[in-house]
Amino acid sequence: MFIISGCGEGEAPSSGASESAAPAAPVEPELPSVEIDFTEYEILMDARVPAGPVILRLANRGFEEHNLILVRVESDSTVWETEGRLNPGERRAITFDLEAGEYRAICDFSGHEGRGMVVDFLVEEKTPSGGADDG
Ligand SMILES: [Cu+2]
Repeated sequence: MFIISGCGEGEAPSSGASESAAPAAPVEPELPSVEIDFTEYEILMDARVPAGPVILRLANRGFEEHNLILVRVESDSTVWETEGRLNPGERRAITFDLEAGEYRAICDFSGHEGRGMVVDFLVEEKTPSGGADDG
């Protein structure tokens, strides 16, 4: 049995000229967003995330429920977890202030962690734009 979602969140149709001279700069500085997708049985996200306030965009693209626990690796402490589980197809956007360090993202629902739903990622301090990487 299938559940057809009626929400029309699709790509905008590309009509008209797509080659503009320069992309319009956003008026307000937007927070960087990190997309975190859940499937069976993987957590898909970037391995590097900027420190500071970010928007975590969670999307359950699987057919089972999933949750998310963020663990700080250095201290082995849970810094955040979802309230309840995400239903299949559910999306959530959470603003979160991340300190630099090593983190682990885990879905611990129903043994999913053991099936592969665990991923490490690095939260890095923002570097000034154009800054050289002097060791
Ligand atoms: Cu899961």
